[in-house]
Amino acid sequence: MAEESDYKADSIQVLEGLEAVRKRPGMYLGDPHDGTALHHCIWEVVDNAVDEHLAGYCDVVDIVLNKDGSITIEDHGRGIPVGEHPEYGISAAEVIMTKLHAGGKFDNSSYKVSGGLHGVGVSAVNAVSEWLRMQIERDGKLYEQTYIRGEPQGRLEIVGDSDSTGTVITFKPDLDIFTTITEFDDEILNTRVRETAYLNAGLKITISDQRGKDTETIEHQYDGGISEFVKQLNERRNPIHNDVIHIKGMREIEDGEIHIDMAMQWSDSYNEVIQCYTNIIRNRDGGTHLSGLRSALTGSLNRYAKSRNLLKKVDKLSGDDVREGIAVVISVKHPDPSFSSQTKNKLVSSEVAGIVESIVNEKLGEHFEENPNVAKLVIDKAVLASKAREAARKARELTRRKGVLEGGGLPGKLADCQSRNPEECEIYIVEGDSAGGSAKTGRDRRTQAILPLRGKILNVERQLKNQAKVYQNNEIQTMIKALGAGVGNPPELLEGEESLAESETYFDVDKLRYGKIIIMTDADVDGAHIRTLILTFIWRFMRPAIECGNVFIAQPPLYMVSRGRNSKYAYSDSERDAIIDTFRSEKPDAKIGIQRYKGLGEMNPDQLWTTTMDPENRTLLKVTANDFTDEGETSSLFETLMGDDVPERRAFIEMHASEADVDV
Ligand code: 0RA
Repeated sequence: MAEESDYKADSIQVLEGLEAVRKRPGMYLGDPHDGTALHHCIWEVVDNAVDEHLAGYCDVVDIVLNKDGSITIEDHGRGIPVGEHPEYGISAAEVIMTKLHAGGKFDNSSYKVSGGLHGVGVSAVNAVSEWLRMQIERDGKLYEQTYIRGEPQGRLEIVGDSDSTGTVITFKPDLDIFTTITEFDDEILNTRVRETAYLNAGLKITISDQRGKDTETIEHQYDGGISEFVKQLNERRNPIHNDVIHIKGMREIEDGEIHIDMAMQWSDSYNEVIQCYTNIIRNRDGGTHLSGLRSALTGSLNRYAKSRNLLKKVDKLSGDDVREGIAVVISVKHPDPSFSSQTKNKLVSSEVAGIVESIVNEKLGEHFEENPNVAKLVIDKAVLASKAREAARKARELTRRKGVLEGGGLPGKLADCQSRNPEECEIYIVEGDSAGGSAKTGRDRRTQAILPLRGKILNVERQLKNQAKVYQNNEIQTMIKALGAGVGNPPELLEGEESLAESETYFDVDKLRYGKIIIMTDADVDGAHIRTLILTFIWRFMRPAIECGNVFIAQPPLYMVSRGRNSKYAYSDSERDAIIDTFRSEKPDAKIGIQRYKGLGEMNPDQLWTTTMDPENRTLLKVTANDFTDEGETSSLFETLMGDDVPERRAFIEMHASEADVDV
């Protein structure tokens, strides 16, 4: 009797644990409405399988999206332990499935991904599943147990024999908990699975989507690991040396070993992409591995260049110079890492910086000794970058002295607003004089300024080498003057790196005369192109404005649908159709007129105000750099849009011209 009531007591406690997850899923798994928590459930299970791989037991993970909305994750690891748990008197597997944070207590393997981002374990997945089935192959037997909303439906039972090992978990997300987004998104799935496969060389992960008519299976397996990852990052760029430089190293610390795995390749692009990971978890804000890597790159390249007399007239290469065009993936395995926050976006374990620095110094030095031609290409590129930076500085200085950037008054084309309080001021950068005219008449002149640009502005992406041209361009000078905050992205300095020269001036977001910079172009392919040109300029020369959220895209309507004197604006084709349907259902016989707005100029000032400029009614899209893409992807998007690959660019612009969203 005593035993039975103990078991009950335990299981009540267990349920209370899981009930907490059901009550506040957001605390454990992320937002249950926008898809975050839904997908997190998959990673929680997959990460356990990856741990089995890291422990040396699992080479294949299969993910199946089932027709009924459930998902199956099968691995060929050791199988979840099935023995009775001495404390709880139930199987270890049931403890793992019903106790929060239980997973780690069963295993002492050094690097664990699982319990990753939020550290909750598979029990949290169980808690938010309408049902979950666990099948375990272990010790020659096949075991099975089923749960409903986290509650075991009987104990773990032997249901057959088996001559292999592994775990199969199938769960159906509980739609009482997940709302709005309730279906797994194959792009999210594939992106994350691809990344996991790159970081675990050799591990095969498949995704089969059985939801549609035909099953689609995608296989991710990369024997080259992160070297292949770097090749993919450089897919749209031109590498300046063929082979990816792959560096591995290990250092012992008190409680185990720290392993560094790193791959890098320079291309002729102007951007750097550095993706950092600790125990397979992405650290978006970098951390000590990143700073170790940066110091080593600057140090190694300068040392090598000096010793071979490759610096020519350049005094010293800066961090920005040596990193221009580099793509790096750095993956650290650490037995007990520390992060700056629960989201693990930044690694703070201080010993890692020195370890990465010394490994990179040693191995990159060796690589350069053995491949002097590669070293020369990389250093020549950095020397060029340094000279270009100096030339840009001089061009900026010259323009500044001529009073183009500061002082010298406001540009004649600008119709300024009355208010001088940047917080309430907005500037509309408008394509063409006729649209500019409507905007000037229609605006709220107290807070809204209008700057019409004539035609296409200079494509700065092609002028990064010769920036004097950028500063000579009329439309660009006009924009710089109107915004009043200077120009030039400030260089990124490492802790301890020299600060800016006194005379240097850069774009300063705090000096912006307008809190909102709103780009308003026609809703067609040309308009999309001009918008991209303006955005490219801002990204390359005034980036903090985007990073601080000051840049917006206006959304003019595409159609006016009218029935008699009743008219409505539509911002997309589907919205137009919906309005037509409503009109028809109200009055089946009435004549419906559809006007397609080809350009802003076709709207009278009143219409432009109501549909696009009135703060009470308009929709603005905020341009963001970091929210949904990282810097690498952002820059490569600009390379696609503004670089020299014309057919690809055209396809891209056409594809995106009709989208309401702006992917910057
Ligand atoms: C606890 C301990 C061990 C493995 C696992 C859990 C495990 C969990 C999951 C979840 C999905 N697949 C899994 N595979 C394994 C270590 C097992 C041992 O020491 O034998």
